Amino acid sequence: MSDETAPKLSPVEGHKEEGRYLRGTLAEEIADPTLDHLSDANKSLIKFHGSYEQEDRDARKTRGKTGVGKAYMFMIRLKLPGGKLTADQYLAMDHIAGQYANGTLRITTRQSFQFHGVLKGNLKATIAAINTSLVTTLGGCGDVNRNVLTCPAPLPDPTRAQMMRDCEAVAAHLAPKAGKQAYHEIWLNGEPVKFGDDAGAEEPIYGKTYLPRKFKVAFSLPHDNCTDILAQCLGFQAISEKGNLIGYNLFAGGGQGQTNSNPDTYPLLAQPVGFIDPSEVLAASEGTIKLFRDHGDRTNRKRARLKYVMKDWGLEKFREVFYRDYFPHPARSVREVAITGLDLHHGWQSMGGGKFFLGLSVENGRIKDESHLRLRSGLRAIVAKYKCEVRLTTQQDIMLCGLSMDERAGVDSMLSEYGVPRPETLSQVQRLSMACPAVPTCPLALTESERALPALVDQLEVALKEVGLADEPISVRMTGCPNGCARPYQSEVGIVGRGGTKYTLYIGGDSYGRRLNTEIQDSVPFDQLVPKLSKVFAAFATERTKGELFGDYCTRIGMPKLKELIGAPA
Ligand code: SRM
Ligand code: SF4
Repeated sequence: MSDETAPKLSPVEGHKEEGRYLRGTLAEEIADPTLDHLSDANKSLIKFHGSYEQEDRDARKTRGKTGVGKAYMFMIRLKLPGGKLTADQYLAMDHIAGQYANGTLRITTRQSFQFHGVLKGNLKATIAAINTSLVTTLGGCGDVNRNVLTCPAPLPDPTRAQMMRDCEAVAAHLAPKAGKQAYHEIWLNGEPVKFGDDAGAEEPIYGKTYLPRKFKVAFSLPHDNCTDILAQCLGFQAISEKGNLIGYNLFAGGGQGQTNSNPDTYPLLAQPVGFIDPSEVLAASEGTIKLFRDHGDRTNRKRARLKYVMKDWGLEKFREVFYRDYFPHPARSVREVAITGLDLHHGWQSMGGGKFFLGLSVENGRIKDESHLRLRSGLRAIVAKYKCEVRLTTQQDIMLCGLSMDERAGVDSMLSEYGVPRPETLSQVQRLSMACPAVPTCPLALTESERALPALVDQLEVALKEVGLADEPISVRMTGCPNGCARPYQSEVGIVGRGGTKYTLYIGGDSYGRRLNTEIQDSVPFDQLVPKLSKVFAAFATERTKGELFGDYCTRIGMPKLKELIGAPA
């Protein structure tokens, strides 16, 4: 193809090409006190450093009237493989949230923390403070491998323990290398590095222009798919014999995001590629990411995900190219095992050796103090007193780990003192629900999500109780746009922002993340969501077979019947 006929690369490719391994002119623009926001190129590059430029959307109306322009601020996302933090690291993050951010910590759906509302003038101090605690933000966002997920539950289980080690090893292996030098220069006052013409060699996996787009990896267990492995670009499903890991099934090509009015974009579940030996984990992650680097679409960012390479090629060609060009190890067939569960890991559980962990439900992942529920203060006090390790889950929840039997009573009484509910006192629908941040921080939000879901859950609890389903585990996930940050297309009920106060309603996913749900009605006003769902709940309550779950029931009765029940156009 001649240069004239070759498809035009996306502008972000230019930012990376010119960016000198993620430097751009970030250091200069960050240091310039006359600027309250960044140029387009630096806005692209700062994502690789774990930060997004945002604006306070709540402030738009008032500021618009007074003509003072946008209230710029920054989001900062940590890179926390497996969601692990020491007590001191947790306390440092809590302090940073108060000193530099909006006074909240936000647990993400990829078991990390985000800070919101950081002003440009505080960016450098904030990122430096995070690093002082030996936590990084490099690669939290950007066209690189993102936070690697694994089941965080510290159960006495050798397979889970090995998965955590493999998760950390993959995260380290796929971390930017030249980009790390840039990160040190910009945020930590490291010495500038001089680059020659062959500087690409210094980013051995990514090269100069990194990936076409983000890349996501997770480890999971067949009986506990708490990381939603089929939503990932690359999934390692642990296969054990007699409690010990013997290898991983490799899944590739999952993803959630789609764009309204663009039928070429859609959520897809990852496909089974093969079975690997535990010693091949790094090679498999490197091979898959390099395949994506070379074959992902660099012209259209809407389709620049590994899932579309898989979709466009088909599984057979994907396997052929992967084993031939990217993974010099034997091609072994996938071990046929079903996904049979998804554990939230709530409540007290034994870690073995006389130690326990407590899994707590955090509404939409937001750790804050609000009226009588002083979650942030309570967690701070408990972690400071007991020096317990903290782990974050992919369901936006938190675990306090390594507590003795005697300490458990103290923790329980402190939770009561700070008004923090024990998970067993919450409804199943609340514990299973998730929402993305959306307004006021996310620039892509079309509707409210995190701020809207609590009221919706209250209504759902009433509706479920009325038909005798108060204890039914039904997963409801909401997002403020179709990008799918709370993985709404894999829940039994998905509520996706359409615009204003209207949402697209999806029903019929699987409680263990094995199946995508289906759009049942577009543009449903917020106040009609629960009345419509109530009709399906009532039918489910009377027509379900023994032990049948809500999503399975909806799939069994089919779309025409569901549409009839909720009064959606056929
Ligand atoms: Fe996401 C973009 C928040 C997990 C798919 N996501 C964004 C941005 C950065 C908006 C932006 O581009 O300006 C959001 C920042 C909002 C804010 O104010 O904080 C955002 N995504 C989040 C988080 C915080 C949601 C949450 O409730 O926790 C999650 C951070 C995870 C982390 O710690 O790394 C988050 N995002 C996801 C997931 C779920 C997952 O990874 O398991 C998905 C779906 C899976 C996937 O990637 O397909 C997801 N986010 C997207 C997309 C759509 C990508 C696509 O393929 O089209 C975007 C849009 C984009 O990248 O341009 C996006
Ligand atoms: Fe923003 Fe949309 Fe992601 Fe929600 S789903 S955080 S609105 S990009």
